[in-house]
Amino acid sequence: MFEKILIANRGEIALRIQRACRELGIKTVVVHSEADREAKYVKLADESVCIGPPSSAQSYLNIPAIISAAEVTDAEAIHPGYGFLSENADFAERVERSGFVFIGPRPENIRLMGDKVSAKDAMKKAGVPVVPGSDGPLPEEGTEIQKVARALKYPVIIKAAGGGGGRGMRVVHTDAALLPAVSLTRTEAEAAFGNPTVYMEKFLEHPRHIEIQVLADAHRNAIYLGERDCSMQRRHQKVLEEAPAPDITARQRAKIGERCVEACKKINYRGAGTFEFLYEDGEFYFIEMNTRLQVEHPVTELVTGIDIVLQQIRIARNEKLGIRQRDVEVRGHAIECRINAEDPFTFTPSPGRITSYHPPGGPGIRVDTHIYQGYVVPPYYDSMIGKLIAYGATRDQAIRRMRVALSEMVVQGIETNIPLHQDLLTDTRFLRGGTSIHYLEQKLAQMAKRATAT
Ligand code: MV4
Repeated sequence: MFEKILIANRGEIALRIQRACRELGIKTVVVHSEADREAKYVKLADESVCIGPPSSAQSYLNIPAIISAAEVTDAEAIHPGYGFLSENADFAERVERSGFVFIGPRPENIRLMGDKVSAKDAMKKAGVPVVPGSDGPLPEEGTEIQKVARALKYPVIIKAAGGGGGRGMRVVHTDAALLPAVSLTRTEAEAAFGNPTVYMEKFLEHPRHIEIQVLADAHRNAIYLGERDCSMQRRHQKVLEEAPAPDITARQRAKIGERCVEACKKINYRGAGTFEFLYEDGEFYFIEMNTRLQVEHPVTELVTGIDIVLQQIRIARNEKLGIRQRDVEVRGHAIECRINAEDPFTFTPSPGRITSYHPPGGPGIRVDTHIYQGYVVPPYYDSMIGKLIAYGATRDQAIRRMRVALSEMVVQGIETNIPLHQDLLTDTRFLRGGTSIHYLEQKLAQMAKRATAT
């Protein structure tokens, strides 16, 4: 096993990765910015290296500084967490060329999935169902573009190959709007991603966002760990996730899961990965693959009993997967509420000092957070300060436990979105399950309307 791992991230995930390392008897090095000196995971790490000023560009995204930190501390491997450099193929390559192990997929797999056109093409060829579309980049010729749109039938969506996660997309409803939309998306894509390539898909109007977690070792063994429903989102930021997805049958899970596993084998994938699907009218349609650990991995851990971070480390050590598909069982139900330092209804970030903190507890409750009483939430990074996860034998029990946990949880000195979660946990439509990706935004618009009416 590795003796020492460097964690190239911050916040709750830096702590989560540290815990997995400690369980495996591995020493940890954390890199941090000047703004994160007082962070809990910095104090708990065996070693820490300050790599730059607060801005992410000069610290958590500073590749030479991170590699130097690994060199001076004699770390053997680097875990990138999520966000920051986790899906940067050049970083993965430079880590490996400098003689360290990148705890994640091979650089060529990260690159393949980073280009959404090549990702979709590879997955289609590997037998994964994809959203009907242009099957490759859109042609230059206007009449050709129009032919594609008419064949798909409006509405269609234009997406940037270099985009993903909701960036660089435009919905088109008519022939008249088509070519201006394509040209605008191309211009924006060139500016944002340095790549003007765009593609087209049939626009699905009320899908759910369901994703499949996979683990693959370096020896072409792969397994799926069931699905997560991540439809509860606002502006492409997930708010609450759950596993399993309401109303998905064991048969559906096995069918789509097997497709994902076959695709992993076909592209020689290694590490943890997530296949993102839109799910509408009983069908799954692949949109993107994430080649990293995800924020919402705990719900999968709770329903399968598998420690995904620990598995990532073992896979990076070239160990064979010790879990066979028939040993993976989805049992019970888990819900995760992302706790953000922000106004619960305007979503304005609320950094500052936490004057009082009381975490919830009890059966089936997991709190993944780096906060403590007296901690100052810095204004420079993502507003997520932790995750509250509830497990139950049934969805109903998980919901009831989550309600109790939210009522126990106290975070004072800053605003948090705990009241929004409390509202959601009594929302009739949420309780029924299976709401679309548009539900939360519609609900928030309704609430805003009512607030102004009174
Ligand atoms: C779509 C779609 C409808 N039809 N593609 C947004 C994020 C990016 N990963 C893909 N996205 C979408 N692609 C087709 N053909 C609707 C969305 C979408 C969405 C997807 C997942 C989660 C939240 C979303 C919010 C708005 C739009």
